[in-house]
Amino acid sequence: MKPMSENDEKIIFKSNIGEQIYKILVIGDPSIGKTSLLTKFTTNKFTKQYIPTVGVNIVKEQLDLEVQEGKTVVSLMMWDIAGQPQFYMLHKPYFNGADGIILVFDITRSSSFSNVNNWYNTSVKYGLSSIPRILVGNKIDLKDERKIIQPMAKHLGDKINAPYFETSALTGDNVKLIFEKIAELVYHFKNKRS
Ligand SMILES: Nc1nc2c(ncn2[C@@H]2O[C@H](COP(=O)(O)OP(=O)(O)O)[C@@H](O)[C@H]2O)c(=O)[nH]1
Ligand SMILES: [Mg+2]
Repeated sequence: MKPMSENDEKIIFKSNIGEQIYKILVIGDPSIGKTSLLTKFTTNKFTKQYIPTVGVNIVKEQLDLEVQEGKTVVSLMMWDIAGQPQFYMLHKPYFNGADGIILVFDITRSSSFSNVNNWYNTSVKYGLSSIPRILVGNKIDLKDERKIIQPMAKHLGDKINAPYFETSALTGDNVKLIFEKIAELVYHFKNKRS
């Protein structure tokens, strides 16, 4: 048997009794930085090379949350689906049982912004219209290439009921923040309903 690597560890998803695990979808067009945001968040690394995600990539990370009731720990199981159309048939199991959605676009690519609507509609089609979601504009380090200004993105966020944040997976700006925000929203959503 080969020795276990760090990656194998990640696949086992050991869970403690009473641990709250939230399934979070990370969706949006190819090449906007979904995988980079997850990698930055979980390992603090960034790579310039583009390695397209094949099928789905799942990573788990624990997060300390400050809530009204005090401190709590939740685990985010984050599903990063390949944005390419040839993987669309994988979408149903992917969307199943999701607790929260991070809709991502690239602020330097208008098409990725207009496609947020399609990604949102897909989530609605799979019955996820009422779960918490946030909208994320990534690659803010590319200042000179910005195509989507903040008011435009905020407007879309309001329309689909998703608070808007801007990130850079390269510099790490706001990366932790977006995962904390979605975790908080899901926490409140679940504890309000039960
Ligand atoms: N400058 C810059 N490049 C980024 C950023 N996030 C991702 N990239 C680059 O964009 C490309 C696609 O990133 P990736 O995470 O694979 O996108 P995905 O297809 O949405 O998962 C890669 O070359 C990354 O290095 C960012 O915040 N800033
Ligand atoms: Mg990817």
